[in-house]
Amino acid sequence: MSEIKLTTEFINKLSESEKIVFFTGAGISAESGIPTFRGKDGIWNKLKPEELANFNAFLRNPQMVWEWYNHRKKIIHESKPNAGHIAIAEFEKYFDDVTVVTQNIDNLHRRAGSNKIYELHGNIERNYCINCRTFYNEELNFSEGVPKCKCGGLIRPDVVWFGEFLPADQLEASEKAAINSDIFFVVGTSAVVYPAAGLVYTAKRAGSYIVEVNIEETEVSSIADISFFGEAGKVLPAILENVKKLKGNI
Ligand code: BJW
Ligand code: ZN
Repeated sequence: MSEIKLTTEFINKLSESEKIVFFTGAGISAESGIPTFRGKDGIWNKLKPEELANFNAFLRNPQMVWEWYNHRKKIIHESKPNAGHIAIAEFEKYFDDVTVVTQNIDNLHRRAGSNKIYELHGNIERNYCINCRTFYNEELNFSEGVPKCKCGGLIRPDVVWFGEFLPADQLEASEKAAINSDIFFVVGTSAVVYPAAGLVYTAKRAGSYIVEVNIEETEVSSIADISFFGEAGKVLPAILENVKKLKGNI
């Protein structure tokens, strides 16, 4: 897709901007083999989110919820960053300030080499006790059922479920980055889950230039200044190629 067509307005934005935010969702990791939640290949076409991604479901059936996370963890461990993650990391060569705000728990932005990453929905590599909040980030032992803390409490993954607050420091830093951004890329997210999706409107209100990259239209397409409907692993490297032409190959 290196023949991607950029508008003059977007080219001008790219050449005069310094602060770039990439707000990403499950779609950026789809080409790494990690299923999305919604959409045609979404895992939640079969499994209802409310039956899995909430605390009451975990209390009712911790075994089932852990099976789901262990299954996803295995897929994540077998996957690697794709051309989309790698292009985002490479943007740091051409812009002073590049921030990744991700809803994903899969660590692929870090593994691709991005340096400033805010994780809004936690991280699958961390776990904590629901009683005393002691962290257990090592490999957990499931041989005697759902792992328990030394205090007897159940251990859960450190991810954000429905009805739970997002980590305040990550959300506040993301809001600041959105407000200060010159260009705000919205990549591979259906933008239906709040408060994360609200960042797109925050950035828009603050005057940032909204660039959407998705395989289909979403809730925020109507407020995007420009939309690229294609796979993130093709569109982002193509945009980066244009940046290289503008700023010179480094
Ligand atoms: C490609 C592609 C390719 C495919 N290239 N693109 C305001 C209004 C209504 C409701 C609420 C509201 N505020 C809060 C709520 C409630 C709720 C919510 O938003 N509900 C809505 C669904 C209606 N929000 C919450 O509960 C949040 N907490 C909260 O609000 O706390 C305050 C509070 C406290 C106490 C009481 C009440 C309120 C927490 C939300 C937590 C979300 N957690 C999950 C699970 C995380 C852990 C895990 O991974 O297991 O986060 S749910 C799931 O959705 C996950 C994702 O991060 C999140 C977003 O999904 P995402 O990333 O957008 O993925 P998809 O699958 O939806 O979309 C993929 C996209 O990629 C698609 O568009 C494809 O087209 C595209 N794509 N391939 C480019 N190759
Ligand atoms: Zn404990």
